[in-house]
Amino acid sequence: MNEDVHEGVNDGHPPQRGTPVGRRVFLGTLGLGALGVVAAPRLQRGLEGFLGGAADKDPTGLTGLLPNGGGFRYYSVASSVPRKNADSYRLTIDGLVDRPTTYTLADLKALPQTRMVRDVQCVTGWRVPDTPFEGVRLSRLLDAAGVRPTAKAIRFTCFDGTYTESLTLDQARRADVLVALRMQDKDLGHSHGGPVRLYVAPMYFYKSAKWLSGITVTDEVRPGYWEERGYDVDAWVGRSNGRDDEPTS
Ligand SMILES: Nc1nc2c(c(=O)[nH]1)N[C@H]1C(S)=C(S)[C@@H](COP(=O)(O)O)O[C@H]1N2
Ligand SMILES: [Mo]
Repeated sequence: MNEDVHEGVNDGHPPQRGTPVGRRVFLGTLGLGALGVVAAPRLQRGLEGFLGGAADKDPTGLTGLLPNGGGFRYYSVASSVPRKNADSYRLTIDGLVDRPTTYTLADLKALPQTRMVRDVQCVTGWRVPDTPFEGVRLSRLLDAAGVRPTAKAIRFTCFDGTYTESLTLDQARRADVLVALRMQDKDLGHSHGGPVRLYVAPMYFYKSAKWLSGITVTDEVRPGYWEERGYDVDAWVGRSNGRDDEPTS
């Protein structure tokens, strides 16, 4: 199966108008148009099998295809993502900090956990109401690392090797921004970005980087993957990306 088509069907967002269109996104969009709606569930199922774990939750792939299927879609801009477990997972905090730190999963689990229940909202319109997330406040990890006075922003990197995200330092210190270990009261599975993803409750879900592996404190905002493709860096739900209307579901 053509991997460009795979990614295009499943990377989640069309490029925003007026922005450069990356080759992969362009090919993916073409592929979806040409194959049409009948072929898409099979592609979706293919990717879910590939990512693992997701297929049994949605054997038809239809909740991922229909606009208002009432559940999560499984998004990855990378065609394959390595699996990490309690032994192999590491989260590094570096950049403009006094104490660069590497956490294991056990280290993160040993810290105080915060649970929040909010709506998940993707910028393309799908939404999952009242979704519990649980994890360590990002502000706690930043304080532990000792953020230097010249710091202004955070750069997030992922062990998929491709996805990136950003927050200003003020945004990152909000109480509703978590380094999440659990979602829907279960440990985060691989397809949802486990074992650890970012969770930025007040922003569109693209800010919530899956497979989080790096937190780098920087002196300016460096736009993330979707932000380089035209989406807002300040992605407050209902206030950005020109989508101020009610969510479509
Ligand atoms: N590493 C990584 N994180 C990511 C993405 C991605 O493609 N790769 N997609 C983003 C987008 S656009 C959305 S809507 C959510 C989807 O999360 P889910 O797959 O758990 O539903 O993850 C966000 N984080
Ligand atoms: Mo999204």
